[in-house]
Amino acid sequence: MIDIKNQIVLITGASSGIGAACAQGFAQAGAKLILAARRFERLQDLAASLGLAADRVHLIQLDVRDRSAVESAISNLPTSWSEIDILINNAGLSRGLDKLHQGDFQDWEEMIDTNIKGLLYLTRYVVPGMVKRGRGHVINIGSIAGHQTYPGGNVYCGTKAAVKAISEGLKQDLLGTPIRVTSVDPGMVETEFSQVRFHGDTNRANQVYRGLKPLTGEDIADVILFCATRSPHVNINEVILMPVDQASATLVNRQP
Ligand code: NDP
Ligand code: 8X3
Repeated sequence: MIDIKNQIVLITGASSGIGAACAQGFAQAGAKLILAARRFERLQDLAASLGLAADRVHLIQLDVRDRSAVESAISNLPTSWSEIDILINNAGLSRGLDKLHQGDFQDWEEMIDTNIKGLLYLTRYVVPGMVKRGRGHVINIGSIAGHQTYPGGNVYCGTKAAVKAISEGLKQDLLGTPIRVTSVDPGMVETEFSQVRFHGDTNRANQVYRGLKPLTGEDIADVILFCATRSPHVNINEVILMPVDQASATLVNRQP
């Protein structure tokens, strides 16, 4: 088992949900955190709520869709923060559940630019340093949506299928190095995900989790922490997890 105390962990999308839960889990394990998201105040509140001293956390306001901003954020990290040990590519979102032939172009661009291109940018700018230092772990947050397509899921499912392929490709390309690559692929997790998917329609978002017990961000962070702390020769390639009340993307057990 690896002790991740004092390891530097970069978490994208740390202002909410799974990313915020990862921040809490990795902080408790003694890691040093680089937290990135667009909502900077949320990051400040999170760092304060975790009681992290200034030398334990570094905050970055970052839109992962902006390639030059990603490059600048990584290349301008203070020296004491520049040797990233673990990259958690978590920033992501779904927009809408429209049929493909009625889909909204802006929703498509946002999902593709964030879930695929943003993840690629972070990976491209962080992994060369890992290779040079001979240590590192990339953990991508995929989804069961990358394994199963459901009605209206079309483009979101396509982005997560891309994450699955990118994780597999990165693992292959890093063969011969000690760098590890993991994809953690959850089913239903109650976060701000559905609020974002339905553009702030709270009633519709709440219906997603009605009558069942979904996963929490903490459940996912727990699995991510497990993957990160295995012995250095162990690579957990892929983890699919869902609530006991879920059997597939479309099959759930709801109490009336
Ligand atoms: P949340 O909406 O709670 O969190 C999403 C996070 O992503 C926020 O911190 C948000 O921060 C960040 N984010 C979104 N767009 C950008 C951007 N352009 N640049 C930087 N950060 C961005 O949802 P979850 O925690 O549920 O989602 C986290 C990941 O988990 C996503 O990749 C999602 O696809 C995946 N997932 C979620 C599941 C679920 O059921 N909830 C199931 C399977 C996978 P900000 O807005 O401040 O930038
Ligand atoms: C989030 C899970 O089933 O809503 O990736 O697509 S699902």
